[in-house]
Amino acid sequence: MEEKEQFFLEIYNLGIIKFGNFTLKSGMNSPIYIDFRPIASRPDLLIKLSDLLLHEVPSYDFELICGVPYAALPIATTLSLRSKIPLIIKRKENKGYGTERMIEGIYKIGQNCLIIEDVITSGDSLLKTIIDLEKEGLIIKNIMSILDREQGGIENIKKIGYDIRTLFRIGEVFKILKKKSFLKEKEIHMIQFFIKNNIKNIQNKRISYEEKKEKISHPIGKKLIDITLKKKTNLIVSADLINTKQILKLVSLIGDIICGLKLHVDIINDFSFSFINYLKNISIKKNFLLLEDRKLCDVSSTNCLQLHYGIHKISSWADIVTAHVLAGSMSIQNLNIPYNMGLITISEMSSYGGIYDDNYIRNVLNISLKNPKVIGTVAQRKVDDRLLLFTPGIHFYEKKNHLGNTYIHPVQAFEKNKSDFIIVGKAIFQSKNPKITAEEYKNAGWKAYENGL
Ligand code: 5BU
Repeated sequence: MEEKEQFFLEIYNLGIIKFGNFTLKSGMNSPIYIDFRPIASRPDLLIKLSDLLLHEVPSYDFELICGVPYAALPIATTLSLRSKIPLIIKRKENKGYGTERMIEGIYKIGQNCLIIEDVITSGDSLLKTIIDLEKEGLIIKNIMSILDREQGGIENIKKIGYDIRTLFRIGEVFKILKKKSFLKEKEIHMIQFFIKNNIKNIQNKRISYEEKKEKISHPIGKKLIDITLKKKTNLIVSADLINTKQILKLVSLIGDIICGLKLHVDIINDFSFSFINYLKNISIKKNFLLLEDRKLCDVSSTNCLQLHYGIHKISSWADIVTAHVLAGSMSIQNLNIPYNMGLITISEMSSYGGIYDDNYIRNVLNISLKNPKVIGTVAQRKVDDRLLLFTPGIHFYEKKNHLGNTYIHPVQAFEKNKSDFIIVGKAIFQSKNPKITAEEYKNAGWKAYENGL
């Protein structure tokens, strides 16, 4: 223990733990951020770390070593040099040209590979590495992480049958730092708060709509939650239909069942303001919101024109509009959005092979949290509790279609991602009986929400 403790204090002095307000790769907020990258510049510490790891997993137990990209790469490399066991490299993304291999290096099917992860949070990036290595026919018998944030990652990986160990756990590290008086009073509180919150997260509880309403400041976000609670529905139907008659017919069937109706107004052949006024009146009478899935994606001045002008004059009727923030935080500022209209950003789409990465998603979430007009986001993962989470790509039976759309079951959206709203299109409007099908999605969504509480 002495040796491990001594080692941890040395790496702590490199500034591997930072205190503040951070958005993690998973989209979650955290008062602490742990980054092992500075060790890469200290060969002496890399060697010590490798020796500690080899003490935990003896080298006769594996034939290859692979680090979860990128932070664990220098650690895995040093381990390879110390143990003389070959390294293989897992790519984070397919380069899209050349060999298109996800794993680089020399290996054979059936070889036993040790995986090294630096910090384990949910275990999601580790799982991607496991899947890619197994696809190549490699066997994963041992996984080592350097630090477990004690947020359920180790348990998640063990649950699916892998042997994973960690050198340090955040609670244990906290005790070492406290004992040595390395922490300021404020930092002690931050870590204690973090550990307490983790316990809640590991129990895998979601926050209720009532609690969420306290955290959301925008009136439209609050209104959507009120509707949801009153009608006991978190179902938004996407009416991707090309004429107004079809849309109005659908709405007459499902108006009582939904909390929101999503449109792509630019696909409607016979769009008119009499249609939109009629729809708006129904939405008031039946108590649901109108979402325009415009996906604004330009610079602020053009977004502003697209929102207020042209034949659709979106800002004159939509309660909520979607936007990409590829052009940066300024692109959704100064849009002269009416006070009772909210924005939903798009962090991560439901399609297969999207080209956004964790860093992009983290940036969108940060931009969203800082903009008071944003009520929530679209993502395929759990996000900060101060944002409403919208999940399209919902289907009871379909998983993937030939056009690149992927689908999950409402239970997965609520239980795994802690979504707040499901968005369902074709599964409802193309069904034989849209009313009954909408009821089924409504009930499934509500039950999945309640089960997660
Ligand atoms: P579907 O028929 O359930 O696949 O319709 C989904 C709708 O949600 C459709 O209007 C899409 O444009 C929209 N959508 C999506 O499918 N995935 C996303 O990530 C986003 C929007 Br953002």
